[in-house]
Amino acid sequence: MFIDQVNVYVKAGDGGNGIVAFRREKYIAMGGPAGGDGGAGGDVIFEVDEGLNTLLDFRYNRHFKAKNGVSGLGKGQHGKNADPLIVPVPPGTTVIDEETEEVIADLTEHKQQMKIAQGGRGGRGNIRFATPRNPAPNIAENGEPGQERNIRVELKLIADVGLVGFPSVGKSTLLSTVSAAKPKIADYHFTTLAPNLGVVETNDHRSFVMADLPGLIEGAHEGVGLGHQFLRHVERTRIILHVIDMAGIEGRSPYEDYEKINKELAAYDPRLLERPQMVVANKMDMPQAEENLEEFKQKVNEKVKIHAISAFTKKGLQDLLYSIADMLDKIPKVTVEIEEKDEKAVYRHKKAEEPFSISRDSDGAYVLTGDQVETLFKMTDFTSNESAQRFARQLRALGVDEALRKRGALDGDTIRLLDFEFEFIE
Ligand SMILES: Nc1nc2c(ncn2[C@@H]2O[C@H](COP(=O)(O)OP(=O)(O)OP(=O)(O)O)[C@@H](O)[C@H]2O)c(=O)[nH]1
Ligand SMILES: [Mg+2]
Repeated sequence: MFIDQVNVYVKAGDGGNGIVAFRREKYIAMGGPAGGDGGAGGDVIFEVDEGLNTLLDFRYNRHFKAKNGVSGLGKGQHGKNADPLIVPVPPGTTVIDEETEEVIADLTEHKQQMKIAQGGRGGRGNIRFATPRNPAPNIAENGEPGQERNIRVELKLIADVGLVGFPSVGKSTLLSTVSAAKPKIADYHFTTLAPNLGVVETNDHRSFVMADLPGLIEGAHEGVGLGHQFLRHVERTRIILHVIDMAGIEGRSPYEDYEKINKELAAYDPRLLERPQMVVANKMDMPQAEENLEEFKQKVNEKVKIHAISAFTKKGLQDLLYSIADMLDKIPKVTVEIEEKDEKAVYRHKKAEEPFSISRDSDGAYVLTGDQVETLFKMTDFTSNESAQRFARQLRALGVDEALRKRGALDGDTIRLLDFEFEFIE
C-alpha cells in the first residue's frame, strides 16, 4: 500500500472577548451591567469531496486557521460567531494527531465531516457576573483560545492509471517526468522491481495517481519475469496506459508488443481487456519511430486512443495528461476498497489531564504549567482588578495554592505562568 502523507497545522478561532459595559439611561444612575458575550471562534472542519483523489492541495497550503469570534457589544449584545473553516479532503483520508498518534478522523463518504479543531467559546460579558452581592461587576472574560494541533493527513493511494508494457519501454521515465516520483531508470530490463506511484497534476489542476509497474513479458501471467505479482495492481486501476517503444530499439515489432501484452492481461483476467486503455507510443524522438507509428495505426483497427510522445523530450505529454484526466472524469470511480475495514472512525476522548503541574526554575521560581491553568489565564482580563481576583480564586479552587505551599512556596516567592510572573501571597 502506498501512503501519501502531509503534515499540517490547524488552529481553530479564538472566542471573542466578553466586555464590561454599563447601561446609561436617563434617571438611572449606574443602570446595571450591559457587556455582552463574545462570539465563538470558528471550528476547523474537514469535509470529504469525492471529486478529489489526492492530497495535492495540502502541498501548497499547510496552515489552516479559522477566524476568531467577535467581541461582545454594549447593551448586552452578543458578538458574532465565526464561521467554521471547511477544508475539502479526498475520500479515504485519515487524520492523525501528531502528538498522541491518535486517529482523529477516518473520512470516507461524500460530504462526511469531522471537526478537527474546536473553536474557543466566547468570553462572558459582565452581565453574566452580576450577583445580588455584586450587581455591577467589573469583570469580563477573554475568549477561550481555539484548539490548535499538528496533524498528519494520510491517504492510501490507489492508482487511477497503471503503466504496463515490456521492460525498458520507458514507463519509469514517463512517471518521473509527469510526477515527483523518482523511480530508477536504466537501459536494462526489470529496472523497476516494485510498483512506484506518483501524483500527477494537469495544468488545469486536475490530479490523479499513476502507477509504474514492473515490465511484463510473455508468460507473465504464469509467473515468468516479475510482472505477474503486480498484475493485481492493474486490476484496481481505472485506466490502463499501455506504453510501447515505438522506435523498436530492441528490435521487436511495436505491434507485436502491443498484442503480446494484451494477451498477458487477458490470460491473467479477461476482464482487464474491458478496462479503458490508451496506447502511449513512446520514444518518438528516435529515428524509425514515425514510420513504425504509421504502420502500427494501420494494424490496430480497434478504436484505441494512441498518444505519440517522447518521455525524453517531453513532447506530447501535456496532451496525454489532459486526455487521461478527461477519460477519468467520465469513468465512475471504483468505490475505494479500504482494505483494513476495522480502522473505522474513532473520536476518542482525551486522557484526563492533570489541571496543572508545578516545577522549579533554576532561579528558584515556581513554574505553573497545564492546559487548564493556561486557558484560565488567557481568558482573564488582567486590566480589571475584579477579574484578576477572580483568577486568584479559580487557582485556589483548583488546588494550586495548596500544592504550591506543599512544594515549599512562601509568601513573596515568584510564580511563573507562561510569560507572566506574580508573587505568592499567603
Ligand atoms: N530515446 C528515448 N529513450 C527513452 C525514452 N523514454 C525512456 N527512454 C530510455 O529507455 C530506457 C528504459 O527506460 P525506463 O524508464 O527505465 O523503462 P521501464 O519501462 O521503466 O523499464 P523496466 O522498469 O525495466 O520495466 C532508459 O535508458 C531511458 O533513458 C524516450 O522517450 N526516448
Ligand atoms: Mg521501470
